[in-house]
Order: sequence, then structure tokens, then C-alpha cells
Amino acid sequence: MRIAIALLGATAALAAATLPATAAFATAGKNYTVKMLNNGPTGMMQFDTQVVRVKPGDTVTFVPADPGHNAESIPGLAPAGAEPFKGQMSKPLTVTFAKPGVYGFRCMPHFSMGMIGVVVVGNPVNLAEAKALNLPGRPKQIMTGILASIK
Ligand SMILES: [Cu+2]
Repeated sequence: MRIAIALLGATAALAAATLPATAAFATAGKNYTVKMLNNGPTGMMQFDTQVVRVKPGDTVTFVPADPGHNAESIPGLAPAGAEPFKGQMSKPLTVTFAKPGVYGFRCMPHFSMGMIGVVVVGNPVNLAEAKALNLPGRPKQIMTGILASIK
């Protein structure tokens, strides 16, 4: 009898401890994964996927599937008031995207090779500004193609 009561108590404690986490999970956004790769879907040094569409409050985790990459925001390519982000080399980074708009991201070591992508959060309110942003050669070429596909 003593054992049964102790077990019941433990179960109740576990349920109480689990409850707030469950409630938080129910209101949290979705999580999406972007891999950093040496050999991507269409070439070397790429993010997979390059274009991520999410809702405000969703999160994106940049995963170093191959080492030697990072994920960080492209300066000037985000809606007004958005916080910049910068992941460490070969480390995963999870970013919460709260404000609607287009967010550019890049791998710093391979930026010039065009290792870039965008997160589109809801309505792409800053699309015109994003298209007007001055980027160097290869990244500009790839970004122009990406942004042309966003409505
Ligand atoms: Cu890289």
C-alpha cells in the first residue's frame, strides 16, 4: 500500500511538471530546418532549403550538416526593427522570426560563392527594399533569382 501511494505521488508530480511545457508547446510556432552543406541540391556550398516560408512566431534551425559553415543575417535584408542574428561556425542556430517580411541569411565564409537564402515570414512587406539592396556579384545574381520567385 505504501508503494502504491508513493507511485501515485510520483505520477502526479510528473504530470504537474509536464503540464506547463505542454501548454507552451501548444502556443509555440512551428520549427523548420535548414541544412548547411558542402554539396547542396544544385551546387557546392549551399543552404538546403534556400527559401523558407514561415508564419510569424515560427522558428528556423540552421544545422551544420557539414562543418565549416555558419548562418547569419544579411545586413539590410530584413524588415524594419528586426534583430540581426549571427551563428557560430559549425554550430546550430535557432532563430525566431516574429515580424512579417523577407530576411536574408548567409554563410560568411562562402558568401561570395553565393551561400545565401531567405526566410519569408508571412507577408513580404520589405520585398522592394530587398530587391534594391546592393550585394556583390554572385550573391546578387542568386538573390535576384530568389526574390523574383517571391510574391
Ligand atoms: Cu558555408
